[in-house]
Amino acid sequence: MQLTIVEYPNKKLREISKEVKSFDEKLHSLLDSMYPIMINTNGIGLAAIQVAHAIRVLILNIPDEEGEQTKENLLEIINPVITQKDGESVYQEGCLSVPKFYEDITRYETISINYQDRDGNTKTLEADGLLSIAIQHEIDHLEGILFIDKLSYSRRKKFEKEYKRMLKERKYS
Ligand code: Y12
Ligand code: CO
Repeated sequence: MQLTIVEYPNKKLREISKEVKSFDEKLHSLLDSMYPIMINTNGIGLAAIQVAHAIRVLILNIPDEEGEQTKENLLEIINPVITQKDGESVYQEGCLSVPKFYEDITRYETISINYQDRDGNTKTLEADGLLSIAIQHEIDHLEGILFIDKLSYSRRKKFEKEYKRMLKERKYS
């Protein structure tokens, strides 16, 4: 399946993704195609809406302690629901749909989620650290929310100005 990353300010990113009901070959093919595009663009997380599929699907591949990103650690998360959240943590986030921008964002420190795997089996996951942050970032995508929406008014203004300039430079280079 040929996929391309949808970038801000494309309105597609604002869609609310729909629950997955069929755990079929079409879903598996989408998941299989999302993995290489995430890896080839140096990503650690990708939601299906970022490749123009408005369904509640996300993948995560967090690097291990050695900084290695191995497919063994790939998580495919479908229809996630946060069941517990606690604490607060600040992390400098980036997003494949908002290239070249990184901002400090405050999120819950630890979360628990219920979700389904690619075959529709129900799973539970407790997450902290980068995994917890990344899950929250990707679940926001399912609601049409981007990390830049969480910036203060002045940071957001600054971002919009810099981002516009970056898009212009990219157009003419
Ligand atoms: C913490 C950090 C990130 C997340 C969400 C997942 N975000 C990403 O995977 C971001 C990847 C990213 C990759 C980039 O590199 C390339 O595109 C080649 C990048 O750099 C540029 O755009 C130049 C920016 C972001 C959650 C929690
Ligand atoms: Co993102």
